This record gives sequence, structure tokens and C-alpha cells, in this order.
Amino acid sequence: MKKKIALIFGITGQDGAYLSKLLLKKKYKVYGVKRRSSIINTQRVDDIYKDINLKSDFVLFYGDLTDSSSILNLIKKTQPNEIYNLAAQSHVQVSFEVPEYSADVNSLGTLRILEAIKNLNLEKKIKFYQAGTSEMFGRTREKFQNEKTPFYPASPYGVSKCFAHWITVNYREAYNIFACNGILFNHESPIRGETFVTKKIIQGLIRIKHGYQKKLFLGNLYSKRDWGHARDYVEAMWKMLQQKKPNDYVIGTGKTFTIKEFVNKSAKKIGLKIKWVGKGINEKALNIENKKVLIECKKRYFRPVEVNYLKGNAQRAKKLLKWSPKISIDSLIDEMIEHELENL
Ligand code: NAP
Ligand code: G4F
Repeated sequence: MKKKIALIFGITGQDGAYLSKLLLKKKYKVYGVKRRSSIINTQRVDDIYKDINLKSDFVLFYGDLTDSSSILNLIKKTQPNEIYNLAAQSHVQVSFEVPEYSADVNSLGTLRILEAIKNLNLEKKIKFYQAGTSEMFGRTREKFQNEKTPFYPASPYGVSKCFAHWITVNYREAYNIFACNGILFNHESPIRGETFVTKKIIQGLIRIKHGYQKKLFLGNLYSKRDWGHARDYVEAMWKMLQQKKPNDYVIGTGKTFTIKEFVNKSAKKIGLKIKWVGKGINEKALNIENKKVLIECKKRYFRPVEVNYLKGNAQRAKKLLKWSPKISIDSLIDEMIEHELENL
């Protein structure tokens, strides 16, 4: 039987790596798009990558979401059955510093892929997945967010992803493209980027515990996030494209914790006894054993406007995709700690 072909934009990222491994296990041929960088940055997929001169079901090409011609050429060349658009300037805080670039990649990049599918007359052949985000709900006041919750984005990143969401809906309705939006809540893993808060906390606390770092500096301790594991979430992406009809799906755990609760859980598992003192920007965590300050808050890590509360209701995914998260927040933290200890 002919293998299904997947083309993944954002293959070098956290989700790109987990999705590639899932699709290879399902016997797909996986093509991935990587950006040119001055130093090789394929660490997350090095374990499945073979020399380009050898035969392999995992092949990488250069391309960029800001470059329409590279997108068109790659789709033409690879003739995929499924395209996963995971590429993005994905850091919320950074999007306040590079708003125009974030919109170019995240919004127009999505449009460029959809236009390429249309212009190549591949609307009937290709199924398209767009990596949407709970950041689109932003400053919502709803207790749980689902597919019907209105968007109220609170960053250039969130706004750019709203464009990507609606243009995906628009191309589905206008040109009958099988296009799905996954609206994914935060998902983490041992290979999460170092500047996202979960990785930063676990890496920082382990380094402190083993004497490689003195302090950890954080921002807002009181925002709440619904954290799942990337391995579970890429399975939902794939399931969306295996349905009879395209649809949009919220993917989350239905549980939410503050950053401070995440610190407390992680510190306990790492074997650091901490005590919080002070208020606001002066809030600190002390090491109970030697009274040294381990964690401080710094204004630089606070955002111009914050998304205070996210909690997903993934009932549609449960019913239609038969998807629900398997990995708990405690198992996620355990796995991240184990990985960090191995790399210490
Ligand atoms: P990530 O680790 O930051 O990966 C982003 C990927 O996009 C990387 O491969 C990056 O390449 C690539 N990329 C960035 N700019 C590009 C450009 N101009 N052209 C081509 N590729 C580009 O993000 P992730 O956590 O895997 O998330 C995957 C997707 O899901 C993103 O779209 C993100 O916005 C979205 N999302 C993530 C979460 C989450 O909690 N993780 C939740 C909801 C939605 P480099 O490696 O070269 O930087
Ligand atoms: O880990 P974060 O940077 O993730 P954020 O902003 O929720 O965005 C992530 O999840 C989204 C899904 O909802 C994705 F779409 C997006 O691509 C990305 O993957 O921050 C989480 C929370 C925020 O409230 C932030 O203010 O942690 C707070 N925080 C506190 N101190 C910090 C820090 N965040 C970071 N990055 N660094 C800190 O020192």
C-alpha cells in the first residue's frame, strides 16, 4: 500500500518533533520544513534524521513561512496528503517586541499555505491542520473555554493566531478545503523551549539544587494555565485530519494551576523546601534550609497585558475524536525533571 505523505511546517519545534515520531510510527512518509539558521538546530529530531543521501521516510527541506515561493514549491514537490502548519513565532512575550514579524509568520504564513493549496488545485487532495491556541481566548471571563467561546486575544501573538484561525475557516467554506483548527491549550514536555515558564522553572530549580545556578527570576506568579503533555496533543492533531468532515476542536485537560502552584509542585519533587514571603513584585521564595532567596520576581518578565485564566473544555474532541489526555500534570513534571537530570 502507498504510504501517506505528511508535510510539516515547524518540524524543528516541540510539536513538530512529537508529531513526526507519531506519523513515522503510523508508517507515513514525513517531509519537514526547517528554516536556515547559522547553527544547526535540528536537535529535537536528530534521533530520527538520517543523512540526506540515504533513503529515509523522514526528509527535511529548507523553507520559510515568510517566503511564498518556498511554500508553493515544497507543496508541489512533495504532493502531501496532509499538511500540518505548526510553524510560528510562538512566544507571547516576544510577540510584543516583534509584533509585525509575528503577524507575518503566524497570520500571513497560514494564508500563504492555503493560497498555495488553492493555486496548485490541490483542494481535494490535501487535508490541512492549523495550530491554533487558547491564547485566542485571551482575556475571556468564561470559566471553561470551548469552541463557542468568543475570542478576546491579549497579545500580538494571540491576535495573529485569530487571523490564522479565521482564514482557515474561510478557505474551508469558500474552497471546500479539508481544513481544521486545533485550539490547543498549553502543552509542555522535556523538549519544551527554555524560555517557556514550565521548562524555565524545572531547569532553574534543578540547577539551583545542584549548585549550577543561584536564583530563578520569574514574572507573574498568579496567572493560571491548563497544562497538558505535547505527546497527547499531537495525537489529537492527527485525529482531526482522519475524520469524515473538517471541524475545529479545543484540546485541553480541564484543569488549571497558577505558576506558583507549578513552582511548588516542581520544588517538592526536586527536593527543595521553599517558603514564600513578601507581596507583588517583592514576593520571593526562600530555601527553608539555609534561608537563601531562590526565586525573585522581575518586572521584565511581566507582560504589557496578561492572560489571567485559561481552562479548556475538550468535550467535542472527546465525543468526536475519542480523544482525552492521558498524561497528568504530575507525570509531565516527573518526565521533565528526569530529562533535566540526565542533561545536567
Ligand atoms: P515551537 O517549539 O516554538 O516551534 C515553532 C516552530 O516554528 C519551530 O520549528 C520554528 O523553527 C518554526 N518557525 C518559526 N518561524 C518560522 C518561519 N518564519 N518559517 C518557518 N518555520 C518557522 O512551538 P511549539 O510549542 O512546537 O508549537 C507548535 C505550534 O503550536 C505553534 O504554531 C504554536 O504557536 C502553536 N501552539 C503551541 C502551544 C503550546 O503550548 N506549545 C499551544 C497552542 C498552540 P526554529 O526551530 O527554526 O525556530
Ligand atoms: O510559558 P509561557 O510563556 O506560555 P504562554 O504565554 O501561556 O504561551 C504558550 O501557550 C500558548 C497556549 O495557551 C501557546 F499558544 C504559546 O505559543 C505558548 O506555547 O507563560 C505562561 C504564563 C504566563 O502567564 C506568563 O506571564 O507564565 C507567566 N510567567 C511568569 N513568569 C512567565 C514567567 N512566562 C515566561 N515565559 N517566563 C517567565 O519568567
